[in-house]
Amino acid sequence: MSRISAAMTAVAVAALLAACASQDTKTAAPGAAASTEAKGPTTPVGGHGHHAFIGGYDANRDGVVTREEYDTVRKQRFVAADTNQDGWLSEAEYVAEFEARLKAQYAAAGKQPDQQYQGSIKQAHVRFGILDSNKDGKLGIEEEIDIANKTFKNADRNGDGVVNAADIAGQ
Ligand SMILES: [Ca+2]
Ligand SMILES: [Ca+2]
Ligand SMILES: [Ca+2]
Repeated sequence: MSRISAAMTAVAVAALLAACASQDTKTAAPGAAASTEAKGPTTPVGGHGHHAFIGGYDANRDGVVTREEYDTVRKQRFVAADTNQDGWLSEAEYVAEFEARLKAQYAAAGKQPDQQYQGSIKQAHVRFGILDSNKDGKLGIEEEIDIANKTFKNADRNGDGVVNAADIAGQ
């Protein structure tokens, strides 16, 4: 092998390794979903109930969702979802944000989008219609806060102001 082709091979190998490394950081390895080392809350979507609630909003992962954590995560999601930054969520923006989380969840589980995936997307459209209480086709921060208040209250079954395992036990 000439020195030039050897050098080129080395470059190709390095490029390949770099590609693999970036692949690893983008697509979570199977089993990563159950990892407790991941930063921030897991974001189960499509699932309901208290485990999903705590998994989705417990930012510091102490098993307790405080109202502060809940509001922070919800606000982050709202801002992130408002891709044209007009302060409103359109149905497309709302569903896109949901789908991004669903997609990540499927990728983490090593699953391909299936019928349930499609069903969850459909549900997101239906949900938008319900959340958009004045039916103007957009979701404002006021409506979002209203929803957040109701959702948190529902999840906090024992009414102590936080959502944790005690609320699951009473389910
Ligand atoms: Ca917490
Ligand atoms: Ca918007
Ligand atoms: Ca509670």
